[in-house]
Formats: sequence, C-alpha cells, structure tokens
Amino acid sequence: MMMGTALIYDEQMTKYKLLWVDPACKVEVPERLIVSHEALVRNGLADRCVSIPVREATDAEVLLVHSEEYLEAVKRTPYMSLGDLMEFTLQYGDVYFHPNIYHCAKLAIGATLQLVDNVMTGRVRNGMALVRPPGHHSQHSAANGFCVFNNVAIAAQYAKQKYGTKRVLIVDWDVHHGQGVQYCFEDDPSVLYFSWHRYEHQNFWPMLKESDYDSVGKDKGAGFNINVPWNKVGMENSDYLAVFFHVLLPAAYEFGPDLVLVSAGFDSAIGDPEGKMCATPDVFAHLTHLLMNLAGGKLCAVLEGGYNLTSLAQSVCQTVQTLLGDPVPRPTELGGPCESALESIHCVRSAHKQYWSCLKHAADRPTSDLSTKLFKVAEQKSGEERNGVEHKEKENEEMNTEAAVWPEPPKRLAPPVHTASALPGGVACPDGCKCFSSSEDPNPFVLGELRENFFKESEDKDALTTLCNLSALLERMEKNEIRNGLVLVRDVSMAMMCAVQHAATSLTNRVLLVCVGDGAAPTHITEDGKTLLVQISSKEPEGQKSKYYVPVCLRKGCSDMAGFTQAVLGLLLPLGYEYDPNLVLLVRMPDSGLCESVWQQLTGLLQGLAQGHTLVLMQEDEKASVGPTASSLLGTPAPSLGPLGAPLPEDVESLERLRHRLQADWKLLQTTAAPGSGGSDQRD
Ligand code: FKS
Ligand code: ZN
Repeated sequence: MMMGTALIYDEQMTKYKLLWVDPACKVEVPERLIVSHEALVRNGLADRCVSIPVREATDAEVLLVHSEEYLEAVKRTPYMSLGDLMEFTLQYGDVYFHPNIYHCAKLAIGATLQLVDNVMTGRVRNGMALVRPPGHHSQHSAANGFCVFNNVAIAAQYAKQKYGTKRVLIVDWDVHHGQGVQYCFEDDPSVLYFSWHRYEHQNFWPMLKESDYDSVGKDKGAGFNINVPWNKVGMENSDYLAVFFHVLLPAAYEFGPDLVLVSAGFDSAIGDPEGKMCATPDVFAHLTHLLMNLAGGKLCAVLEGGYNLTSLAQSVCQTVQTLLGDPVPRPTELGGPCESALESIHCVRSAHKQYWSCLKHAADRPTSDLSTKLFKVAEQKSGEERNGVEHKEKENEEMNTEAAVWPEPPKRLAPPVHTASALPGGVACPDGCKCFSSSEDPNPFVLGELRENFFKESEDKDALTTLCNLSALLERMEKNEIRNGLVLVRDVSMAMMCAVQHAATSLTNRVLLVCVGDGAAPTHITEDGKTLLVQISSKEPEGQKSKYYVPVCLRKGCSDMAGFTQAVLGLLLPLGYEYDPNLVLLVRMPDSGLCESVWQQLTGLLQGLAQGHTLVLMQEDEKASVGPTASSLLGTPAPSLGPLGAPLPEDVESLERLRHRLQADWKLLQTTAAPGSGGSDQRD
C-alpha cells in the first residue's frame, strides 16, 4: 500500500508583512515561506508530495482554543487604518498586525486542519504545512510573538473532537517556548507537550518562569508538559539528539500517541539570528525520522519560526524529504552533548521521574541546588566545555550567527533498489521487495572464500547459495545499489559470522551488529572497533571486555515491550548514532520472544543509521515475520505500541547501571552534568 506525504502551501499566506518599523518583528518576512517552498520545488520534493489545498478555518475552529472576544477583535483588523493597527498591536508582545493577517491566520489554521484530516483519514501517511503566521505563542485571548491563532493547539483539539484521538503528542522543536501551547494543555493528560527552547536562565524571550524544566503540567496534566531549557546558545546536533534519546523519545513511547504534531520551527538551526544555535539542517532529518514510527506514522509538521532563509529552506527540505522516506543522511559532527545541555537534561529527567516509568531511576537533582535557577548574565557557549570535540574558543565578542557557514546537506540519493530479499524456496517475495534468487551467479571468489571459511567439512549446497546471496547483497549495498535487505537463513549464527567477515574484508569499516535474543554472538570480533556488537538478551554477560561489545541483559529477554523499548531508545540508538556505522546488521535469534510490532519499531528506528543500509538476518523458520519485516524495511511505519506499561524495575535499574558504566566511552549516553562543573551542587 503506497501512502504519500502531503504538502500544504498557498502563496496567499505570503501576502502580509510588517508595515512599520519594529526591530522585534522585522525578521518575520513573507520570503520565509517563499524560499521554503521554492527550495522544495527546486529539489523535486514538492512534486513528490500530494498537494492539498488550504482553506479558511471556521469561527468554531478558532474557538476551540481562543475566546470569542479575541476572535471578534481580530476580525476587525482588516478594516483598521494603519494607526489603528499599530495601536491594536501594542497591547500584545512582539507581534504585528496587517489588514490581511486575519485572512492568513485563518488559512494557517485551515492548512493545518487539512493536514490533520488527510493524515487521520489515511489519505496520506504524513505531511507538512507551510504556514504564516505561526501559532505556538498565541493564547486564549492574546496574540504574541508573531502568532495570531494557535495552529497546532487548535489542531490537537480538533483531532480529539473530530476523530476521537485519545493521545496527541506535540513536539515543539522551534527555538522559542510555545507558551501558548503549554497554557492550553497544562492540565490535560491527553496532550503531551514537549518543547526545547533558548532560555538562558530566563534571560531570553519570552522570559517566563514557567518555561523552565520544573513546569511539568498541572493537576491531571502533571507530567504531560516537558520543557527543556537551553541555558546557552550554540547547541549542536548531539545536544538535540541527546534530548531526543534521553527525554523525549522514552516519554513519547511510554505515552503512545495516536497522532504526532510537530511545531516545526527552524530557528533552532545554525545561522538563525534569533536562536543562535549550531545544529545543522540535516539534524531535522533525524529528528523527523525518530518520530516517524510513533502513532503508526501519523505525523503532521507545521511551520513555526525560522529566520535565516538559507538555513530555513534547507531544514524544511530535510524534514519533507524524510517524511517522503528518502534515506536519512549520516549524522554529522556528533561529539557528546555539552555540559550545559547535560545539566538541562539532568534537570528535566529528574523533574519528570515521578511521572514516567522510563525515568524512574533517573539521577536526582539535589533539591537545594538552585544554580540552574539563578538569573545569570547570558553567557556564550564556549568550545572548551564541549565534550569530545575540540573547538576554537570564541572571544567574548558577540557571535555573528548569520555569518555562520555550514556545508550544504548532501544530496540523499535513494538507491535504485529499496529492499532486496533472499528467501528459501517456497517463501514468497513480499510486495515491493526485489528478490535475490539463488539463480543469480555467485561471485566465484566469494564462493571460494565461503567454502574455505564456513564449509570445510560439510558441503551444503543450499546454505552455501544463501551465503553467496548474502555476500552479493552486501556488495550491492556498499555500492549504494540497494538500500536494505532481508535474508532468511538456516543458521543465523553462521550467516552472521559470514556477513561480519564479509564486511570486515571490504570497504565497510564500521558495522553495527544488533543481536536480538539469546544465542551465541561473535564477541571476539569486536576487538578492532570495526564492529560494535549490541546484544539484547536474557543472559547475564560474562563481563565486558571491549567498549565495542555491549551485552544488554533484560530479565525476561526481549518479551517485555517496555524494557526492550527503553533499551533501544536510551542505549542502542545513542550508541549507534555515536558509532556512526556504514552498515547495520540486525540479527534476530531464534525464539527471541520479541513481539512483531516491537521488532518493526526496531527495524524502522535503525534505518536512521548508515543511510538506511540495514541487513536483516532471520532464521528460516520465522517465515511469518518476513512480511512485517519487509514492510518496515520498505519504510512503512511500525504499528503503534500504544501506551507502554512500566518496565520491570530491575531492568530499568540495570539499564541505568549499564548506561552509567559505558558513559566514559560513549558520550551520547550521558544524562548528567559532571559533578562540580556547570553549576551543579558543590556540597553534594
Ligand atoms: C527580537 C526579539 C523577538 C519575538 C520572537 C518571536 C518568535 C516567534 C517564533 C514563531 F515560531 F512563533 F514564529 N522576539 N530579537 O519563532 O517562535
Ligand atoms: Zn521561534
């Protein structure tokens, strides 16, 4: 079943602008929308999307979030004189009105709701709405921060009302706090609102106390508001990813939304004059990808901010291209998160540990520690504090963020074959897969090698052919002729050895080997760092020799969904991202006990690595899994796991311990600031 990506855009929304001088508002220009759309057209992305017309929102839709008085007031703005508009504007913060903005604001809501309708009815899988004015700052009875109506908040209410959506996740990756969204859902447990934002200890707009990590929601909604304050500028890709791995994703998977709305602001990208952050546009490909397996893939991205036109256009393209299913680029520049980011992560996890089972064993913040609360003089993030990578230290002079240079994101070419499979006779090739039949000529050299290495004694023709196919498949993946593949084998252990050995002798210099389930894994191959082996099983490891061998032990093995998911999100993914493999080998051991939907989640998530080059190995008798696995490899979102229960306490604890132990070697596993630095409590 082919399902598309919606793109909703209308030039009409470029037809309003600031009519007077206001330094606070001058960055919010019509060109933002024009360049974003032009870039999508230029890169051939707009054409690949399902284009859906906008419409005006009805009064009833506006009233889902806003007051009647406010709506009536905004309704009068098209008839106001310039002087009246200026005066009307004055009662709100950092916003401007224009005779045409009311019309555009209704279109912005309408565009968002069109997107929600098309996603909820299954006409498309996901999509993006390019809108102006943005929405996340506007409140019940107030415009604010370039926003007139709260597009995303209205969309969440609309989805609940019209489609009976039980749980909506709102991910606000704009660099500003969407306080309007927070106020709207503060006491509502059916909407999980996540926002990261430049905060600088309350020195950054909108300078609210309630933007800090300890605003967790109220009453029944306690725990359903997650704020990650950035207390320094210059945050990078690893800071963003660390927050996803250790805060957002665990909570999001536990929550189990049936719709994901993204307040997609790109002022959090490098070069933005407002955000002053350093994350590159390709990071949005990863953020998008990491959310695409939630809610059965139902994801609606709605534009918010973004003021560096180059960075904005590139970031929009990265997001849409990911929604379309193109291979995700290799993550760039992943050191560890910086001290300030770690401090924020530590605070958020600690503030939320009482609400989320996945955070139950998060490290506490000493209650007496007020250091993150101090209203400090804004400081620049200096290279020295960054983990891992050496940076040139900037002097105290103001950094000219708009002069920032970064390489244009790479092209993201999709290989001609998406998914190939090598299956034993009698197993039908799943729809959309290219079958690698045994009739294809085996490379005589490879054949010789295989005979030499694996079949010294016995001569099993079928097994040999399978291994030949496997080698051929790997070669084609290396040449980027095939994106990913699935092989059913007689003996996964032998096939795994064969694949690893093949990879080691070829150009592939880093293989992430993920073994799911009990069974012997080739631990000896991890010595040279060319393979990172992560095995998730129920067997107690015999002591860890190398940083490249990570045995993850869960008491009930892979059969506990919550524990397994936690291991994947908080351990496997950060390890994988930091390792940055050029091939992922995913091996399912016989009788792993893993349920199909969790397996599909894993398969889907791992495709954010190695540009989607994943080779899956399964045992011959797991025929029933061929269809679902192939479907995930083909980019179909995994089915939602629904809300997850609590993982076994002993598993959570042992995962935390393992993460703690590995932190010295793998910076992306860190979740706490180093004691004694970055303002943590000295008395502790
Ligand atoms: C001048 C201060 C500007 C207003 C910032 C508003 C940000 C709006 C936004 C939205 F997504 F809504 F567009 N203060 N240097 O980016 O969050
Ligand atoms: Zn913003």
